[in-house]
Amino acid sequence: MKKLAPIVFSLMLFSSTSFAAPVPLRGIVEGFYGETWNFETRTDMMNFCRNHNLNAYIYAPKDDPYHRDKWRVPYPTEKMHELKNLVAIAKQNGVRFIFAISPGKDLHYSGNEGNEDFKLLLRKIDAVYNIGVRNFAIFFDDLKDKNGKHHEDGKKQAEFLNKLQAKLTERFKDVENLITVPTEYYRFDMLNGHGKIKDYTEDFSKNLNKKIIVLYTGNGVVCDGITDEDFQAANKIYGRDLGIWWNYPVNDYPMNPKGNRNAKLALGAVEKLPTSNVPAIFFNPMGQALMSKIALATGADYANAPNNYNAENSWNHAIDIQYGRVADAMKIFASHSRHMENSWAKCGAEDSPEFEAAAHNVISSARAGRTLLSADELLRQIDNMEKAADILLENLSAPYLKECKPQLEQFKRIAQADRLALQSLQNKKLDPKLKSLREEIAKNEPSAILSEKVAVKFIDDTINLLDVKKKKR
Ligand code: LOG
Repeated sequence: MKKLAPIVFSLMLFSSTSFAAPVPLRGIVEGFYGETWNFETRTDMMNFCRNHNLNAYIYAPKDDPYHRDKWRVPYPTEKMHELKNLVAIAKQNGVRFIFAISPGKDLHYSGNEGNEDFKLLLRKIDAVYNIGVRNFAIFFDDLKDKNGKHHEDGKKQAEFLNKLQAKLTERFKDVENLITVPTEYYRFDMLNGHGKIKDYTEDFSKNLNKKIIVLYTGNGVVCDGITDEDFQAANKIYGRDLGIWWNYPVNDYPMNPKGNRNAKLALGAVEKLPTSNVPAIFFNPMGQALMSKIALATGADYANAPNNYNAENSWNHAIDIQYGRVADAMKIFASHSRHMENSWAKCGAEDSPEFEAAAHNVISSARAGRTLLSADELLRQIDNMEKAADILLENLSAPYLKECKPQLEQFKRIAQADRLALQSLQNKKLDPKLKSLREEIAKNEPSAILSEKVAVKFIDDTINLLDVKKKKR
């Protein structure tokens, strides 16, 4: 009886709810708009995937002309050579290289033109097969016109993919199942105003071969998590378990109407993802590859054990590993640059809740005309922010600074303005320098934005409260 105990114990461990199977297909989708990653970056990412037990990389750079706009045109020789090397490097690292084509803009589905396009697509796939690729994806995302309408036929798309799947299975014994992204790729776009499934999605999901993996992005394009209930609801629409294309840390969309893409760095953890039965997950990174690694490392932790994932722990661990002796400074900077929100997107933990809490106390006590609450705490944080910016500006290596210098400099400006704002509140008088500091920050905002609703808001709240001229108006 005694001898059985260890076996029983390990069985219990094995079957307990804390046991979490990895997501079978897990990795990165280079699927963002803007300058594509170069060969060195991609090589480095393959290595990163191996180190973090990610097993797949989707090649789908929106701004590679041969991926989308000129999908019919074969890659030039030197591009092909580069791809070949990359495919080999992926293989060495145990990473599936998934080659994606986005032909939707002008693909013909039927008639002579349809046959011709099918042939051209096969020619493109053949060429890539010959350099070692065994995984393929066809993407139909972002085909809406200016009015937000698309004109895709779900049945035709599905039949096209089925035909391709059949052809690939027939020709190559060693090619894995196709992956796709539909034109209606987020749940709220799959339904009409009354919660009924739209025709396109109905036709696409019903007709599509069950072997083909469908990726979707959640309730929205860039959204605040996918609960298990959300996930089941989407699976129900599709009659299969969907894979996830997760749009964090991607930052290829502006944070405000005047902003540029890539202006805010998404330096948080991935969070609020389903806890089980996800067949595939791909994280869409930022153009800033090195800066993407914090979120990607947490994404790998999630994908390797969805059930045990703790975003906070994973985030701290990722930064400790990646930033060593400047990890504490990086944590301060990153905590102010993780929430991605504009009129249509929302993802990532709020920027610095610690700052938000202290600033809230300071502002509300100032408004009430009382002694400032939490002023010491806020000052301590402001000191640390400025120190962190200096430490990182001095110690990060050139490739890192290339990706985050504008944001670090902006962080320093914000900390300095926050200090002046706090002093102004303590003196109950607006320091005239504060407004010009704020203007300097605004001038840089199109290309460097962080903590806009927290540390920047504190400056604005202070100016609004103390600006006598404003009050009179
Ligand atoms: C694109 C993607 C882009 C992302 C964030 C998907 C499936 N497609 O709106 O290329 O990086 O949003 O801007 C997208 O997400 N469409």
